[in-house]
Amino acid sequence: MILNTELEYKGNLFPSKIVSYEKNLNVLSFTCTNGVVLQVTVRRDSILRFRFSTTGIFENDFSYAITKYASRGYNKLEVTEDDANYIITTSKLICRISKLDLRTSIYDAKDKSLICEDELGFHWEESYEHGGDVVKMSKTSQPGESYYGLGDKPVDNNLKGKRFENWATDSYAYGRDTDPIYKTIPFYTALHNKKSYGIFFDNTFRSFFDFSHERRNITSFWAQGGEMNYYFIYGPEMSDVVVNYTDLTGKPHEMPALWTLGYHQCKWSYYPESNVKEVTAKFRDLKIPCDAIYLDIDYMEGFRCFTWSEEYFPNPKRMVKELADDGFKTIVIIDPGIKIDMDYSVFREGLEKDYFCKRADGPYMKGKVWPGECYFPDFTNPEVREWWANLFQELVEDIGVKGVWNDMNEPAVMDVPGKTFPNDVRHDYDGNQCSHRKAHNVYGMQMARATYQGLKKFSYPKRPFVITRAAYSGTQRYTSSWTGDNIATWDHLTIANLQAQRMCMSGFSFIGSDIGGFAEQPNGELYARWIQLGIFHPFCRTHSSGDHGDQEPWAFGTAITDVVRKFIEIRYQLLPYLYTAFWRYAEEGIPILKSLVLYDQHDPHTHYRNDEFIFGEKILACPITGPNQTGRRMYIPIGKWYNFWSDEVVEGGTEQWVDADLDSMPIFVKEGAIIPKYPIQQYVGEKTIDELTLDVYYKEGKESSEVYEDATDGYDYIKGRYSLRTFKLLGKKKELIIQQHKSGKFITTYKTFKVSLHGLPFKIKEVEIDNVVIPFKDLKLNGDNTLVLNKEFNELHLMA
Ligand code: MIG
Repeated sequence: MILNTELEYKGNLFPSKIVSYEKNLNVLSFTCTNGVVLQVTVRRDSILRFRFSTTGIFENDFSYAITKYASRGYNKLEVTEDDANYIITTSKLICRISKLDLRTSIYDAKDKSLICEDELGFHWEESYEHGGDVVKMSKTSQPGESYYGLGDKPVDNNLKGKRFENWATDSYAYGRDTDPIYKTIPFYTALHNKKSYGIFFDNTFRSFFDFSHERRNITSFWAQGGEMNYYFIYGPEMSDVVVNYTDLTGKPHEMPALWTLGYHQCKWSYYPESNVKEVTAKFRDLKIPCDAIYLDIDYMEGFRCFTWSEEYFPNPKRMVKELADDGFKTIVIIDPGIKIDMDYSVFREGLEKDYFCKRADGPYMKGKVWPGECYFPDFTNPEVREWWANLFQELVEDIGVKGVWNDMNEPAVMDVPGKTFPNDVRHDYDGNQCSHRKAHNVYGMQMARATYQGLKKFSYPKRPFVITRAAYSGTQRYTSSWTGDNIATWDHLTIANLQAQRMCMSGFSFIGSDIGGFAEQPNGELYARWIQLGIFHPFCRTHSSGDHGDQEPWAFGTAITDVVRKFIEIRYQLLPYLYTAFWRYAEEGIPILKSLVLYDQHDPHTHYRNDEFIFGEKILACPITGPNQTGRRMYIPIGKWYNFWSDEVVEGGTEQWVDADLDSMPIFVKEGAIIPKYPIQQYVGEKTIDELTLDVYYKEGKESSEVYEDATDGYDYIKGRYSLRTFKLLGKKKELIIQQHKSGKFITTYKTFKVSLHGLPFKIKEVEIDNVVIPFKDLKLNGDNTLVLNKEFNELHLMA
């Protein structure tokens, strides 16, 4: 087994000279004298797929990652040749392929600058033990090149100088630099000379990435089997690279119900029913908004999936209904291991239908998890996925559970080396039978997909909600996710921040951490600081292992409770803003959180920043990551920003000190932004929204903002029943103009906007709406700062 890229010329094999070239529409094949074939597929002007066969025979072309909805098509495709190279030209790229050895180099079509070039390029080693090859690729690193992405790696944003492994692993109490952990997202973006590109290595075997770690000027990736099969995605803007990767591997299939963006409370475990009710009642008593309550494994009968403990939950349907009446959505955990028990119908059915994974020679894959000895459904079999989906009928349709949480789906197995299935376990892989070596990294994804299918079917006409721990590229189409078993330490607050940003850069935005830490116990200060970060994560849930003390918002005394409430309230006020960001993600693939480098790659200060990030399009947040802080230094990106608390305007482009006592944190709003806000609700839908607040941050110049709304659940929005408002702001020294453009057929419940003006540099003397002068008495003008107006306006004109 090769664990490094050192030049072991002994074992490495290389392509030889190209002898023939063939073009079949957008698929270009280059065959070498030693039988190696490179197939280049031009998917888009900026996306090339490279696929190598060492024998001239390609595998069946199948991928769980690539979505059938991915965009295709290009404006230009030309293939020419000179003495040394074949040259593929699109409107964005020029790719040279060396006739001598198949090495490629890619250039920007406009300015002809070098973007990415092979060092050794494709090479391989034959695998005697398993058949096939260990496939390898090496590229030269360009001067000053940085690297980002790769899913849930708990490391600083910039990956330069590091090596990583991809093999989904249950990683209780992982720490900084633990590798691998739960997820496999073999996609990175690179940045040099202000230009960015990405590489998605769509190979599900155990894989490795080396970013100038072993050799300073070389970046390489390799896998223990399968094909060298990667997509090159050009920007030059990093945001376009991420958008294009997300287009390729898929956006969420539907918008999440708005309540899923509320606050969630979880613990291992709330039981019996009386305990669940105590917790939910306390949220309402203390007026801390909360939308979801979780049941961890103890709700089941002996950890048997799809059963309920009669002792602890004698009447789940009644309980779930009572919780729902109080605004709480019930979410339950479901693990992959099915207890070996002839009296358990799920087990019996799985056995009768032959749905459980087997070892190479025929015995079942038997492994110990929470229920004891278990068998495991082969979720890579479409028939098994359908069966699994149908198992949710009672839970969802009858009992009324609103979301399902898939855990242990790496898959995790207790008390065995490697903590997972052995390599010889067989999988269907949607008709491409294979061993666990190939299926391991997608097992959790296919489980979450099957769960999603069930939730989608039985929640209808409401939207499904699923959470998964393990994931492969593309899993974002079906489910949200959390970062697994972290620890209640300050460093883990930083790690949670990095992981959420990294997941967003990796096409997977619906992500959050166990707020406060899963293992061990936070003190009140750490918990409060973590909540402050958590309200800016798309998935916002407190969870803890429960055996170290309580971790509810009130567990640390009233001073902390007040801080926690204050921030959860901000989350609820910002729901329309977050929902709009989610819509842009689901619609266009734009990540909900943007690391500063993703936000402004042209500013080199951003390339190594870790803590600050942009939430949505217009809000800059930065958590306090240590004890006893009254503020911190942070980098403010270029531009003018309003301090969220004081409205003080700061000029970015430098590191600055920002005050932030425990009841505050550094939050800034970009000048020119219009931020929509709802009133504070104890849960989504508690109140009918009868006015939308628009926080308008004056700017001298132009800025545009959007607000997306729909029925908050259901599928009518797909039929056009949504409301999208675009606000164009134009500020001058003595004028402010806001134009509204509205599209979509959804009619919001509110009739008015409460416009709240921040930083307006003049006193309003005259107001025009749609070119008609409005008397002040009709505006409910409140000082100079707020005015109420009809939501149908086209143009608001404020004048000094
Ligand atoms: O072996 O279900 O990451 O969130 O509370 C532990 C119990 C199994 C691990 C999950 C955690 C969950 C816990 N689970």
